[in-house]
Amino acid sequence: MKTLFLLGVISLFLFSCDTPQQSQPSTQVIDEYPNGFPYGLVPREKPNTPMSAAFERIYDGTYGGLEVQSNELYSTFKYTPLEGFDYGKKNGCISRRDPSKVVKINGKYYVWYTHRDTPTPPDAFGGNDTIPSRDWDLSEIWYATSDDGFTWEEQGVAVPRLEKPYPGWRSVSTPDILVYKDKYYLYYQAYTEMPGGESKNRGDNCPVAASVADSPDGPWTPSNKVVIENGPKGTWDQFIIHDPFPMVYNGKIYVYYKGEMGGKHRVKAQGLAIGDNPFGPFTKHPLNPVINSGHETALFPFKEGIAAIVSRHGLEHNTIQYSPDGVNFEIAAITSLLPVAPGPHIPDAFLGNGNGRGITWGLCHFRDILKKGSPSQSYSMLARFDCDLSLDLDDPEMKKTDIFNHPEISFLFGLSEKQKERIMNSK
Ligand code: AAL
Repeated sequence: MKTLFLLGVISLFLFSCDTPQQSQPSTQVIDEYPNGFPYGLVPREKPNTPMSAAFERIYDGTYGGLEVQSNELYSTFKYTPLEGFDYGKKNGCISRRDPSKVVKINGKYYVWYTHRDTPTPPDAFGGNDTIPSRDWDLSEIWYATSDDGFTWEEQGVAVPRLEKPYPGWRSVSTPDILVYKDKYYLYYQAYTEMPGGESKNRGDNCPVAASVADSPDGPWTPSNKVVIENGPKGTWDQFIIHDPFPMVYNGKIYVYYKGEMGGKHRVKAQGLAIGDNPFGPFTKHPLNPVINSGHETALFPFKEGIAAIVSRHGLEHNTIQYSPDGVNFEIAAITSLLPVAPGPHIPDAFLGNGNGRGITWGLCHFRDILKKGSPSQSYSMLARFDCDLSLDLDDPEMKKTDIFNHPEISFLFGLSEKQKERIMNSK
């Protein structure tokens, strides 16, 4: 009886579903590859076939295709030492680091960078008026020019330390350049206290100031004020605004920067400040932070959006990311051996034409040259990186993924004494 009743309900249901659908076209999805994912002609468009999450995201994400070779935002990086910079006795007293973007002006390449020339190497615990606490303490902003990007001619100071009490009296470091309405603007970290000094518990406290000039050779006039303020108390960038990186996008000045959140493990992230005037005011984007990883900022216009080189720290380090709107970034490629503190040559950084072409080279730095076990003993040197993150270059050598380093490099980064002890004790 029960069975009969159930059959009746089912047939009623089928009947009522069938009738109106008979006139509709069939919406059934046809599996294009019922025998399995194809071998030869790999589909470029998302196929109609059940796929794993890994393959779903190939087609739905920002990788731009199935193979890494055709991903315009995938590249390896090749490094070349530079000619023209003197590091003295190479004992940690002279350092050059954190290069700006490289810009071409009147046929010459220009770069600005942190320059330190102190009587001693940095001392993390003994910094004072003459002894730097960090590699970028007691520094000035210098610049150099080049005809080919390999051999450079150092031109000297662009922005010296400012007078007390203006931001930057303790140190000015980590510059970047904006060319805007026929003027040149340098943005930099402007310290009013020793990096890691009074702010030992919260890191490397500083805001951003700027200087302006009519020519890339100066003279530079400082803003004498903070142009990108730290965030309000309790917000992620309350102490640190590092690595200001200005570009022109959507008719505005977009300055990306690194901030740092506290907690057991500090989380570095990147934010965006937007303004109409190079000396401010700048408005922080309401969705900040817009990049959840990385260290030094390095971005470039790409197609209608902005791409970012995200290196060194965080869940998404060693990636190249892309946002169609300069705000919502997704991973576009995963790579390795990324440049530290890259200052790319971006011919269209200030055009804001919605047709970004990408980058093929720039300067970066190598740090901890002395490797005495403490970063405070270190100095840094500038170097050149080359890559193919450009829509206008197709260099298959830059698209390889299988990179083998000399075994000594891997052994150099082997187990620590503490780890060896743990392993031996666990036997
Ligand atoms: C860099 C940058 C900032 C930091 C320090 C100097 O590579 O992120 O500039 O403050 O390290």
